[in-house]
Amino acid sequence: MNTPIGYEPLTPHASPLTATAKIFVAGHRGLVGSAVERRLRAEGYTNLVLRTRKELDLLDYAAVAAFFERERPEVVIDAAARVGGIHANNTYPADFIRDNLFVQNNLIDNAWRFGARKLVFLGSSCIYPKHAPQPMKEEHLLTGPLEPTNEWYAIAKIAGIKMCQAYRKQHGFDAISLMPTNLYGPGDNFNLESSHVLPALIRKFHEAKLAGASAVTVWGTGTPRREFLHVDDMAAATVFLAANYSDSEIVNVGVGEDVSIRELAELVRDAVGFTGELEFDTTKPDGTPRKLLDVTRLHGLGWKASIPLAEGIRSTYDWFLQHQADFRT
Ligand code: GFB
Repeated sequence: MNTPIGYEPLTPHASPLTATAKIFVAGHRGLVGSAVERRLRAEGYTNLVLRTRKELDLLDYAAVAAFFERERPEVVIDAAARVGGIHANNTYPADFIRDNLFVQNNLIDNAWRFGARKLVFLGSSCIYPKHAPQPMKEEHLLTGPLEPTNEWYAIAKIAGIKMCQAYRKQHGFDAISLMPTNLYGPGDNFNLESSHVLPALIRKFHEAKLAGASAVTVWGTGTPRREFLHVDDMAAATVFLAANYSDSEIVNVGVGEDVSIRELAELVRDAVGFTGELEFDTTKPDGTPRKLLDVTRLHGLGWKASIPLAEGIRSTYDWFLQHQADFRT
């Protein structure tokens, strides 16, 4: 497990995140939640409370309340969300706004109501205005119109940030909000309709290589720029900030560097070993032109990402090769 630069184990009295604290990771089967669970276990946290969707429906307020009343977790990490790439966000706006609002409201309200001492809410870099100055600073939140392909998801996430800030202001509840950039890694969604760009490209190049195809189609113009953070880095940052950060201000979590979609496609092509061409389908949306986070605050808090993109793509491709039988959709 990689260790983030500047990581220091906490003194037990400084944070509710002690070695024996009861920690509920909501969404532990997802990309981020599963990485957070791995990270917590690797750091020696043993008292984890986990529930599958079948065991606890996070959309159901009464069920969530009953769960919190019974279990009373001391620390809650909210990694449960309806997420998807540009096509899914654009196609199912009602599902994205509804499910995310319900789940986060149920978790934040019940965590406070039943005495949790810390909650970590995970947002997204799409909360910032479409034409925010780059790199995007935390103070750019709510300074301009959102990117239309994902404004529904973004509005839900902004509401989550405001819930955390309001509960801290009115009730003194220690809820913090972290804004990850585009994430990828083991456990990602490789469904071509609903996935984000990085796993989609891994799958497309892999299948083109097997089929001996001459070209792979990349959506959009290839000119938008995105920043990619490996989910193991995200999990490390989440645990670090859960232990070391307590403030209403949001914190960007990224690497501070971006690539164009064309450059990303070339990196994935090389990692997979496809030798054909790239074609661009400009009937598909580009989305926001650039989405690079300013990570000055994060670095000032003592944490830096450590997994280089090319290495992260290679290890994610290895994971895909080992698990592809599980997601033949
Ligand atoms: O990762 P992605 O779906 O989401 O797309 P966003 C990023 C860029 O990659 C867009 C292009 O310009 C896509 O057109 N792209 C190229 C592709 N080929 C593909 C492909 O095969 N599949 C996909 N999916 N894209 C998401 C938001 O925005 O970012 C979410 O929809 C979330 O709300 C997430 O915030 C972090 O980066 O545009």
